[in-house]
Amino acid sequence: MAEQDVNTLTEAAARDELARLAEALAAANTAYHTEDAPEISDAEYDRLKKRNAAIEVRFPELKRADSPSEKVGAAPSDGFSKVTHAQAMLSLGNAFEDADVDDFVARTAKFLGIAEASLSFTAEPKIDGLSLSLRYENGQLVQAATRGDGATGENVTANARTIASIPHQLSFAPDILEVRGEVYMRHDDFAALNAAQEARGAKSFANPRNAAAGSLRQLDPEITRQRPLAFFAYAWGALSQPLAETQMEAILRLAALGFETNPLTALCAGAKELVAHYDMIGAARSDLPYDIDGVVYKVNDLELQARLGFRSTTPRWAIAHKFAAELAWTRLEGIDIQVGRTGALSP
Ligand code: JCF
Repeated sequence: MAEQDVNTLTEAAARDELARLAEALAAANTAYHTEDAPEISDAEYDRLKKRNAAIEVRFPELKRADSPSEKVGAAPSDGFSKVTHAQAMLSLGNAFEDADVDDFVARTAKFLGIAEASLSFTAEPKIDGLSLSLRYENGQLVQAATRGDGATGENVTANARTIASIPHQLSFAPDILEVRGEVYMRHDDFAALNAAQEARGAKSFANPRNAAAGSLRQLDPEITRQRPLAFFAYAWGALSQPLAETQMEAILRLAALGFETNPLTALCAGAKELVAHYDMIGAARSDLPYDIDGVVYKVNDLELQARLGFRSTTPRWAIAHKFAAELAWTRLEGIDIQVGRTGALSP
């Protein structure tokens, strides 16, 4: 179909053309982002987008509320290739009560046949984001994968490369190194992102975890690049050489390699110290710049971790001590109303 030069369009023709372009670009977005089945070439997509922008420049008052120039992508989907994890990405068993922590320490010592007093543990905040596994070969980042079902995740390598706190290159690292951690979004970044999304009529996110997941799982890495994502390293998968002899030293090694690690990670001697650190983190929770949903405890000695091994889907050497959900009931005792000079009522 021959298209008319933008400079000769009448206002009525421009209005019709903007409607047609909005529909065509929305359909292209859905096909690309949601269905992973592009119906037009990238070049044709860009051409339509440019034409739309040119018409908007000539007739700014005709710009639509759903203007394609304000849209970034569509809902993320399973449009990623799959990655089989060299080592499964597991989840953690949960503790809810202090007594569950006593049980964890007691059963760990019993399984190993050693005294409870000889065990030490790390304790760190459990970040409420989404877990990511980064594979480095000869110091180069070669693959990034989400957890998926634990065995198979999504290949999000191009997106992970746009996250500032994920190094592309490591010096003095083992030849094979899989670094695992959490992608998350800070509260201030989340608020700014949502404000920007609302201002341009794009969808806002329910919470920082959602925003982090939606931002990482974009089919267009240039959208991910514009999102304020961060990454804390806390674990590892396949390795050609051990990182250290203890969990704490391994975390320090990851920090020395250039990863951000959580500053509230502490070494604790037993259940009492673990719960004390949990209480400290719980008290600091509302002041932290990111969401957490508990505290993770791990046996510090990596040789003991290896002896403890795994149950079906969770390690025996770690547990997540969860916080009660940050929601509570309140009783409204009353409402005072002030009557202003003009008779206006202010509750
Ligand atoms: O912060 C977390 N969400 C978190 C998750 C921290 C950890 O140290 C984890 C984890 C999931 C599995 N460690 C394992 C082994």
